[in-house]
This record gives sequence, structure tokens and C-alpha cells, in this order.
Amino acid sequence: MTETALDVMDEKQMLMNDEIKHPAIFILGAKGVGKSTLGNMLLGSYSEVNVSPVFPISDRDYDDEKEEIYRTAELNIKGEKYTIIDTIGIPESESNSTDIWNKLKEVEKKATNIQAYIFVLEGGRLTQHELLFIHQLFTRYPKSRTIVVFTKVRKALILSVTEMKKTFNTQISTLLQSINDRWLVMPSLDIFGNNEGKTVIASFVDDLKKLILTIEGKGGVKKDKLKGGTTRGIKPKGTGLAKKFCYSFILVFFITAIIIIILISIHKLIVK
Ligand SMILES: Nc1nc2c(ncn2[C@@H]2O[C@H](COP(=O)(O)OP(=O)(O)OP(=O)(O)O)[C@@H](O)[C@H]2O)c(=O)[nH]1
Ligand SMILES: [Mg+2]
Repeated sequence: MTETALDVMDEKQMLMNDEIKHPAIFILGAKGVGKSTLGNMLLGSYSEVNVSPVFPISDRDYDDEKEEIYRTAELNIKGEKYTIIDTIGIPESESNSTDIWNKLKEVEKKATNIQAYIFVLEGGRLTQHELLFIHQLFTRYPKSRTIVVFTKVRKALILSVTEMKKTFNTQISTLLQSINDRWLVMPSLDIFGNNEGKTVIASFVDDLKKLILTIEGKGGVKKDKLKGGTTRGIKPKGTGLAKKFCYSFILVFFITAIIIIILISIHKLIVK
């Protein structure tokens, strides 16, 4: 077998590796932004000495070649099961990223239901290059199911929404508005990793879970219904209202008709 054929086989096996049983929560973003850290926080597998992280955390010695496209874990939110999908870091440069985007699309196809896409973005000032990458993310996934989590920001910004908002430029503000401002700031483990920080992390995890549940279509939307682009999971509003209006109209019409018939009958009796 040639080396290329072997590579292809490995890749396929890798993609088939983990089953996506429950409504999926995709964690997406550039390399090293904190995707796996976020996944572990959601699962409660962080910072404790006796708890090993579910998703491996990257370090400088990380071997990129051996990195898997995705890893999954089961998450329970209010009695419902979800599959968290921690994905490979997407290279920010256009030339290296096409292959990864395609592989991520393949993973997405494996999920029958998709509840949310969490974009992990490093906070602070962004370069033009990083902004371009963020725009790419926003155009590739449905805004109706997107949540943004900012990582690696200062304590003051983690603790104050107002302070965090001050760091947004017009482009970021517009993008966040397009997802109905579903964004949060992740508490950094090096600032909040100790006991004192546990409540801050617990409250962040709680807020994120709530945000995930605010996305319409609890339990996700069937794949065949997902093909409508940005209208994914959104029921056409107004259909219910129109029905109600129609029924009310028919009811009023009948009541009026009955009253007229009664009045005519009374009139006829009086005339006689
Ligand atoms: N200061 C700070 N460091 C963080 C934060 N989140 C993650 N890190 C660190 O950033 C490095 C990468 O974190 P990961 O969670 O592995 O990032 P990733 O996005 O999963 O990385 P890849 O899978 O390689 O793309 C680790 O050294 C983390 O400890 C954060 O909020 N603040
Ligand atoms: Mg990772």
C-alpha cells in the first residue's frame, strides 16, 4: 500500500471513530484558542488534581501530525443528553485551511441533530487576518445556532460585560448582533483555576448551558430540515397567528349571522 493510500485510510478511520449519538454541540475555532479547555469546563473535568481532562489540552510540544479531527463526549443539560464535539484547530491562513474546513463539514454530516455551534475566539485586539478568519466562520455556519465564547482575556473583562463590550470594534459588534448577542467570556483557568475561582467558572458554565438551551428546537433539528441555510430550526413565525385570526373571523361571522337571523325572526313576529 502506498503511503498516500494509508494516509487516506487513517483519515477515514479517524472520521468514523466517534459516534455522534445525541444532538451535537460543535466547538470550533482557530488553533490553540481554548476549544478543548472550554469543552472540559462544560464537562466539569478541569483544574482538579484527581480529575483528568476529557479533551487533551495543547501545549507547545503538541504533535500536530497526530491530532485528531474531532473528539466527542457526552454532556447532560437538564436531563437531556448532548454530544460535545471538540474539533481540530483551524489554521487561520487561507491556504492551509481548506482541507480542514472540508473535514469539519464531513464531521457535521455525521450528526443527525445539531443543537449549537460554539465559536471560540481569543478576545482583545484583533488583527485584520484574525477578523477575516472570524468572518469565514460566521459565513460557514448558521447564525441561528451560533454562540461565541471569548477566551484569554483580562480579569477585568471577564468580570464586566460593559468593559468587554468596550473592546469590540464595529465589525465584531455587528457579527455579535447577527447572532442575537449570544456571547460569553470564558474565565481563564490561570486566573480562576483555584477554589476562589470555582464559583466564577460554575456560573460561566451555567450561563453557557442556558444559552445553548435558548436555541430553538430543543434536541436539535433533523438533518433534512437543515438544508434551508440560515432558517435552520426556526419555525416560520406568524403561521399560528394567521390561523388564530382565521378561526376568530369565522366565529364572529357565524355569531353575527345568528344574531341577524334572530332579529329578522323577531321582526317578522312583531309585524304579524
Ligand atoms: N490565559 C489563558 N490561557 C488559556 C485559556 N484557555 C486555554 N488556555 C491555554 O491555551 C492553551 C491551548 O488550550 P486548548 O484548550 O488546548 O486550545 P485548543 O483550541 O483546544 O487548541 P487546539 O486543539 O490545538 O486547536 C493551553 O495552554 C491552555 O491552558 C484562557 O482562557 N486563558
Ligand atoms: Mg484542542
